Amino acid sequence: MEEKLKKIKEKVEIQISQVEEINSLEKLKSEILGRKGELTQILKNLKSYDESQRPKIGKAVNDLKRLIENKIEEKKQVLKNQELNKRLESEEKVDFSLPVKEELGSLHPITIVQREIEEIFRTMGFTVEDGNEVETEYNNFEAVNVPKYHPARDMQDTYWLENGQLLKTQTSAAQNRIMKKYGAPLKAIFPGRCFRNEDLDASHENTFFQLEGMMIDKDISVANLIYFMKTTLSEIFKKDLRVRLRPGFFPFVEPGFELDVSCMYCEGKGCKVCKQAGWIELCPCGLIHPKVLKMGGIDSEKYSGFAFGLGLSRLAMMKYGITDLRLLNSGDLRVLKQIGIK
Ligand code: FA5
Repeated sequence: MEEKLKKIKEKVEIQISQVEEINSLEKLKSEILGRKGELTQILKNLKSYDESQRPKIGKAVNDLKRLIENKIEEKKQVLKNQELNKRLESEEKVDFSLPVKEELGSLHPITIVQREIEEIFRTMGFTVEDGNEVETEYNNFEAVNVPKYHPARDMQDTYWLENGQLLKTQTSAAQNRIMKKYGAPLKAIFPGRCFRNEDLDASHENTFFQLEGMMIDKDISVANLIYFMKTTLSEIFKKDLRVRLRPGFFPFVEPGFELDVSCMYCEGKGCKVCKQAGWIELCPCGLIHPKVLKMGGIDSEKYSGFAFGLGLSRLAMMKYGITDLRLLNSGDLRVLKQIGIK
């Protein structure tokens, strides 16, 4: 038996040394050590040997099996290293000292516009606040005067969470929290991502950005609102824009308006973008409803305020001449290149 095992060992060592690929090595392993292999067969037929010899033979076979397993494992490492070296020598060579060839990323158009607006409002004394993306029903609706079963909720098809909270449908959801945090007087803007279960088209996404603003003080009027909006929008578009107000209904403002700007492309003459109207609808706004002030802990007899809700995604679209809002969420770098950001 000793002689037989010695021969098996020599044969296997030659076979292992001749293998050049990991797949072939695995195949060889199962041939040698598998059920049909010579060593397994010896163990299966142990009964045919003299009883006194069996433990010795069993041990010798198992020792040899372990030795072969180790040799195969060693060979596997050698083959793996060879393969890696081959790949490094060919196409996958990496030289970390070379200058960067890949294109660097850049800020998203919405972030650029958001930061511009933040800067403009900061210079006018506004603080920039954050809002939550997951909100309570109270903050998103009730605290802005949209109680349960109010038809205005139908305008904002809402993603409800199982715990009764929701994905905020409007940046107005932060109004109550900010009023409670600062009291009056206050000047704040609060940009944020909003979610609505919309039918998607070139100007509607289910995930979009708004930028809301509030100014609360004594004797705040529509005149203040017009001034701030005109100044901001003219700064953003680097043009002296005109603004106009039309009546608009939002339960949290009274009176409420839709604010239009003179078309920045045709300067009010009428073109494709403004659909020949000379005006572009940009921003719902109004004077904050006394009930909303009260819910925010502010004395509505003493203070008044304005609020506006800019569609930030749509503003970025206009600024960069993007014709389909969905491109902004596409993550497609070609969009950035095309609009000249990269
Ligand atoms: C509101 O969301 C109000 N909270 C705005 C407001 C604030 C009014 C403060 C008064 C005072 P509205 O649903 O119209 O209003 O949305 C405001 C802007 O968000 C729209 O003018 C539009 O520019 C943008 N917007 C709304 N829905 C979408 C959408 N699905 N995709 C992209 N932009 C949208």
